[in-house]
Amino acid sequence: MAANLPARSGGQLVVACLKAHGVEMAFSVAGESYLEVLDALYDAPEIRLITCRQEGGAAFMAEAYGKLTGKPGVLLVTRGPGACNASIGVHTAFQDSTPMVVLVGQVARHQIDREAFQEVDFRKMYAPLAKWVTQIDMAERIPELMSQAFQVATSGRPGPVVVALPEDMLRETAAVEAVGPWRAVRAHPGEADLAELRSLVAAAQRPMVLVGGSGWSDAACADIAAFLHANDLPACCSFRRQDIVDNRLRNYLGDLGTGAAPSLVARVKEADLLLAVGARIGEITSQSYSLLGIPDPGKVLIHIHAAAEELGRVFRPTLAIQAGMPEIAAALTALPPVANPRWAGWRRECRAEYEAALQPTRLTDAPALDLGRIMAWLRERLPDDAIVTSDAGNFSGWPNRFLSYRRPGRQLGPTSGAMGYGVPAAVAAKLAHPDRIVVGFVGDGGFLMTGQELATSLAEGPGPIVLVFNNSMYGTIRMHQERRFPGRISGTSLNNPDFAALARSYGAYAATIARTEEFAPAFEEAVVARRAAVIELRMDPEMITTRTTLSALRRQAEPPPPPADDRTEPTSRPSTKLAQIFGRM
Ligand SMILES: Cc1ncc(C[n+]2csc(CCOP(=O)(O)OP(=O)(O)O)c2C)c(N)n1
Ligand SMILES: [Mg+2]
Repeated sequence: MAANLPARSGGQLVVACLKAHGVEMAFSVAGESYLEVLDALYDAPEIRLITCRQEGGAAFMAEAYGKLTGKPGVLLVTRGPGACNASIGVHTAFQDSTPMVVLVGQVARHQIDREAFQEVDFRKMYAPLAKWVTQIDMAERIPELMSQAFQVATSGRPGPVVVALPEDMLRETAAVEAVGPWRAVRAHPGEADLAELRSLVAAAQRPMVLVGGSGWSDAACADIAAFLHANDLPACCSFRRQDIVDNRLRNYLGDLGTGAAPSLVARVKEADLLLAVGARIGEITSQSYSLLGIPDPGKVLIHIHAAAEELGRVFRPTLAIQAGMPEIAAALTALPPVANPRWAGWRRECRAEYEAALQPTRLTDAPALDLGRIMAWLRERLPDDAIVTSDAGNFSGWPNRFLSYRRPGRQLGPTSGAMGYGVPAAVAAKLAHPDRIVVGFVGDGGFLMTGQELATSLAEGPGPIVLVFNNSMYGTIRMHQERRFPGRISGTSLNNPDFAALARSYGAYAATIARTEEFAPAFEEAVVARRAAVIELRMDPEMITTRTTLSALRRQAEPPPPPADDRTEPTSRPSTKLAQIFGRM
């Protein structure tokens, strides 16, 4: 068979495989280590190559593309320096269970282990960051290993796969055929498991559903909503997965993120059954492992996840089911609903608490920039298909708490807590859906980590609207300082550029606002600008979270630590540990 095929270079074969796997868009920062791949892309107009400005931003874009579409985000970077810059996005794809394929140029095979120029052993470097790492040492194995890369990235619990490409291998030729496309392997729930699930739920007094994780198609989201509605079940979602259940549905109760409503946390603890669908029940979602007992959860736990190895991790479930989200959601919808459920009143009470928490907390008298009102304005106006991206930081409490999410709209945020995600994710979302409104939320700290990807957006066409929440500090960390070391500000004050002037220098639409009434006109102008837009919101630094102020934190600060001599190991308090990582809002 091979005799009839033309000999192609490794670079051409890599691109032929990308085409065979249906890749339409790839994100890159160029490097001399993979010139053959770049050259083969010159002849592949089916693949839109996005030229990015830093590999961290490029990797976040690929991750956001994967999170949004369910198809692997493809990233191309060069050896040591490029791969090191890209690692933050690979780690995010790992923690967020996002399909991603990272192609990394590598030194020539005959140079390996000499510590050649920019040489890194990627199997070692990415071992704890990626789902799988491989290196293709023979051009004729490119179809096999590229196919494996796409299968591993998308099957079971999705994640990032790193493929190292030695530069001399890319020049070698082979007469082999590209194969594809990938077909994700997902488990289906069994009849007996579904019957047991139904009888456990039917026997509960105060059941609670927790939806989360990755792998949710729009159809799976519609199915789980139908199941919740038919059984009148209350449901919350895991950290930064607020778009799985339409927030307007009477069953929806909010998210178990860094700023989870205390009333919701109490309700989950009160529940006698937790049905977790897709969520890993990780540290943030479990409120630092305080929601359930370990390993005995202390209540009926039905845990459904795409990966067998997540089931029985930390918590021992009463019933564990390995299944993909489309498969389990369709099966749950097909179950006969529980008639006259005894938890209808409990569900109503929980929902009333969620609706009450949507009312902004009054923090100061008549603030000039009232973020609660601005979020309410956006909540009423953002179309159903709007895409909201978020960076990590305390500002994210406002969109998390006050915006309303639903499919086909999306919430794209790093459950890894990586700063720098918001702008590149918004750029990628707009590239994937140029006709939708995309709003990126970012702090002044996060904006200067990857804001240069505005240049990428402006080079490509329609761009997102980026809202920069400027409080002149790394606010999250300042919050922790005020709690632990009140008044001792160290390493958290920021001296910022003029964000609007900076954005204009890129060619973006830009505005600076300091008063509530300035927001609507600025946002409307940004929508019609049809290119990347930046609106800087000059915040009152007092507004440190949606629920408290800096001065209130300082007043309630913990007592100072004991002197060094008699200091003992602190006993860990789960609920404060979570607050130390991200802060409670
Ligand atoms: C890449 C990265 N570096 C550092 C941190 C630690 N960190 C978490 S939030 C935060 C401050 C965020 O500041 P900003 O973007 O201005 O948002 P704010 O908290 O002020 O609203 C820092 C430094 C992180 N999560 N990610
Ligand atoms: Mg800040």
